[in-house]
Amino acid sequence: MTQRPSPTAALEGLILPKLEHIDLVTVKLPFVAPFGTSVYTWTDKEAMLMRLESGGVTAWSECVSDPDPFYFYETNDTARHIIKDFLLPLVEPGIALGELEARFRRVRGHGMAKATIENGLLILIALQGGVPLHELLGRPAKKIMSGLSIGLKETPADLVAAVERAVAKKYHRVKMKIKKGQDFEWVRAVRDRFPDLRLMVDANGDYALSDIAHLRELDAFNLMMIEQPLSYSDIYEHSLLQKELKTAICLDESIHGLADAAAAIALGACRIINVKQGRVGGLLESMRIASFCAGRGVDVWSGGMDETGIGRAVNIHLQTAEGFTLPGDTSETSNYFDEDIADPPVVLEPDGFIEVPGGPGLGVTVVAERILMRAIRWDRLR
Ligand code: OSB
Ligand code: MG
Repeated sequence: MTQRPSPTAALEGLILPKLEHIDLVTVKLPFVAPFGTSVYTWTDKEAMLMRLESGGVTAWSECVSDPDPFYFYETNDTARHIIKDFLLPLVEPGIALGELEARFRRVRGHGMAKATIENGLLILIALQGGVPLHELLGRPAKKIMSGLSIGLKETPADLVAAVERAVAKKYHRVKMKIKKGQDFEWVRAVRDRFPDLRLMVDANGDYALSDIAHLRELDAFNLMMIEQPLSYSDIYEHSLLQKELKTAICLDESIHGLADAAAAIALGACRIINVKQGRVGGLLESMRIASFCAGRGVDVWSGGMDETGIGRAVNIHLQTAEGFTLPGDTSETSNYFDEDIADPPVVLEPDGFIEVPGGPGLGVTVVAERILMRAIRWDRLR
């Protein structure tokens, strides 16, 4: 295999600026509708934001953890603890970002906490340099594909109605959540109505290998993929399942970094990977995984964590990187919130694409009054 150039070499050389102030601000925003999955139903977004102040410039980043450990082991409280007591003491002005990553490696796991700091620093450096984040990442702007993740619904009719709304908006693909006992008939209801729709399902780990005969029945629906059918911590059993399925498996929860992606691909555990920048420890690791997969013909897309406008903008900039070949879980702000904390909201163009926000940094404005209105906790760390 030929050696591909590292997508992150230049980024690893970026020098960290001095930070005058560091705050963690937890905000709570009601969702327009509850979001149901096989593991939990969320009714609001409780997001921990990081505010960095440096030389008169303010940068905001978002920790993608939830207050609970039902999707992932990190929570807002564990992330605050790890950031405050273990990661921030390693952040020093004048060192390179690559050196910071090396220091962070001593802390095992806690990628969402690490990503909050790394992304915040990148956004800050982009703002100070007057360039959009995607440009700092070395990537030209491009139109981003859209995708909607539809939660578990009360009835198949409700689900079909939600899919109809997504199709009308020209979303490039639709994902529906499934769980044991709420799968085959529900997928069939959607397929009957939309035979050609780019459709996929996400089980969030609800099945076991012993469900193999049942899962094989989903092969009848020409799905783009089935996301994380088996345990959140498994790679090996997915490799056994993938051999028995026509439908591609996509791993989400199991992939915490490049090494997991490499193991999953080597084992044939999946043909597609969902990269959530927070879950894998930040933008640099995300780019490494996507480039690695691109070199091996494995499709990658950006997942989402129902983020506020800050995290949503990060995911949009990331998708300009090499290797993001499929539509991700990047949908309109109005799918989540009546009023977000950042402007402008994400909207789909008539052809379903999303424009990367222009302007320095994330290209979105964090509205201070809305942060103050929604804040439920504020910690000044420096
Ligand atoms: O499994 O991809 C998932 C949201 C929260 C936790 C886990 C998942 C999701 C989504 C929604 O599917 C993605 C989004 O719309 O941001
Ligand atoms: Mg998922």
